[in-house]
Amino acid sequence: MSVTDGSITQYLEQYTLKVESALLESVPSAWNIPQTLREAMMYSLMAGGKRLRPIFVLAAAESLGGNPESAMPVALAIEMIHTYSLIHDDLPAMDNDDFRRGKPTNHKMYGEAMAILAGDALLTHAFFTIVQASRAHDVPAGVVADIVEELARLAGAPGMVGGQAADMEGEQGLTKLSELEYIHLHKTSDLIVFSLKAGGRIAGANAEQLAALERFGTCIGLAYQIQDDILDLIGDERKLGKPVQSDIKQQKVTYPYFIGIEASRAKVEELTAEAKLSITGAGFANPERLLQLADYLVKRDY
Ligand code: GRG
Repeated sequence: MSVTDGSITQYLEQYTLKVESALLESVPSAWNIPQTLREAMMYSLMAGGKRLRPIFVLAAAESLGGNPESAMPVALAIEMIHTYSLIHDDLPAMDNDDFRRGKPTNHKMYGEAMAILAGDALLTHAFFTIVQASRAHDVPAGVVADIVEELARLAGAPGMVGGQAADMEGEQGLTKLSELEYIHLHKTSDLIVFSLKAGGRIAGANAEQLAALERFGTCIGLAYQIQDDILDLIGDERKLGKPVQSDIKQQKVTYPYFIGIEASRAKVEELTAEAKLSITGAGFANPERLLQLADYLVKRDY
């Protein structure tokens, strides 16, 4: 199922379709699940989104000459984890958001208790999906164990959940750029690093290639988040009808707050270059799509 031809936009569109049709089938219809819970899980799982993390899994497998089909279960699993994190992040106890991706949030549709359960169910179903479906694709048991171990770490307390906890505590006031970087690296980079390394592991990556994918993911995740901070700031200033203040430190405690908007832009460029360099020369069979993805994410304006 490799998508070898076409622009990066076509590549993203085609893989998005493949991921979405597999996600639709990802919770067995034969399972006896309370109807509202099933609906709440599927509501957020199928609510759009860029499907970046699953595409990173598939692209990493391809970059090493592997068959992305075998990596699809892990691609679905990481989207389930990402979706659970968004459902919980939107809850009144956390960000208290009414809308996500232009639609009412899960708890606005199904109530808080059911939204918590839908998140819990997606988190646990991710592990089921990796183990069960990888078996069907003959992924070696040792590789599956390494993937499960890494997912538990990078999505858990030393990873995304830790990043979220630091973010919540930081609402009282971040004083150092290193504190903000900790949040970005764990809330954003860790799931991207997982996605790339898991795709790589399925395609038989060696230690040097796994380290290269880890570096690529760390840099891309941070660049993506800084870009998000920049777009957020530009959006806010446009909404207020103000010209973008490139030299003044901004009020919201984001990357531009600490180093200004121009230095933030330069940091995004620097991280992207470092990401691309890390996978050049590590013996990747087809690194082109990963290189294109790196550029695409920096140039985005949404
Ligand atoms: C509740 C344990 C727990 C974690 C929540 C994901 C998250 C952690 C919070 C959401 C807020 C946020 C800005 C997180 C940083 C990660 C990030 C960039 C999320 C958005 O990912 P995209 O842009 O979203 O891939 P789509 O909608 O395209 O899937």
